[in-house]
Amino acid sequence: MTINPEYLKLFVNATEMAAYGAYKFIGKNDKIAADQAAVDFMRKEFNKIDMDGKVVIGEGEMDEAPMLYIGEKVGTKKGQKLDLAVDPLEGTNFVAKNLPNAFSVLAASEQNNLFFAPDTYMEKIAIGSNLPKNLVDLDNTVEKNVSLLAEAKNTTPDKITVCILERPRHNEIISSLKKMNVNLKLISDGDVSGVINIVDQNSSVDMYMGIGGGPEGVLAAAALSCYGAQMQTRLVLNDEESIRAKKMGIIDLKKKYNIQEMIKGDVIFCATAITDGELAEGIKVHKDFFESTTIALHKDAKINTIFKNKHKK
Ligand code: VTB
Repeated sequence: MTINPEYLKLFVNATEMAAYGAYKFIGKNDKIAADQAAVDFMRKEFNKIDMDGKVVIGEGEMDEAPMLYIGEKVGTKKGQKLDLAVDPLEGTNFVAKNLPNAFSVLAASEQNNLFFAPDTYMEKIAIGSNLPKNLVDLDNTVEKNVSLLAEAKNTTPDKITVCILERPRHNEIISSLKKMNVNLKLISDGDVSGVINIVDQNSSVDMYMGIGGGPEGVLAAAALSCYGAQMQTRLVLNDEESIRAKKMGIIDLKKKYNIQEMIKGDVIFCATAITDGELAEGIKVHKDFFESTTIALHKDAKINTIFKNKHKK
């Protein structure tokens, strides 16, 4: 059995309300309050939904996050058993500083079908759909991955665009890309939307590369899995994190995961824009109502749509 398609609009509503919660903190330079509001609003909506839901990727471990913590049960317990990966505010800096591309994001699968990624860093490489299987690999050099992709797209590296978080840890990758005359899209944050760029029709990004958050990697994989795109990831763990990962049941700490290993079976993905962005327009507040734009995907129902909704305030 796949996920009941009725859940899509309920989950869209949850990211919409979370986005509205965070909206009030745009430009207030208060990341914590913005995140808290998004979490509160999302949790409130979850608990109205007839589902037997469990947060598997959330705000943190139970002792560090009071709400939407890993393992928290949500919903009325009446409906389907679902696992949830949530990032009520992806891009806290964007909201705090009034910058584009802040989203409220979630993914839902049937029980035990999402990779329980610990809150650590993760290496990521992602490319779009309709490309040869396993074309790129984290263990290839940057040059090899770019050349393979360019060849598969029947073009040259100087026509390829790579999106990557602008961080000192990526200096080497960025300098290799520059040497190949690859076009760069350097982002300051927000690698869920960074990855989604590769499947967005209006974006010129061909490949995503680099190290970002593990939970964000699973969320991005959920979206890509609905598009039939490709992604490979590997956890980046220090000693303390390795112990934690082992406790979470991860045996091979150096394993490279593909999408099918991170996202098993059916999946729903929703991302509501908070601030305006390239992928979607942010929350617009009017006198009595607010408008929201949400990327809504349901793999098995083959739904890939943009919901524009109006809510009473
Ligand atoms: C990453 C990325 C996120 O924060 O977690 C980043 O995946 C934090 O990276 O999308 P640094 O530790 O290098 O700052 C985001 O950009 C936003 O939450």
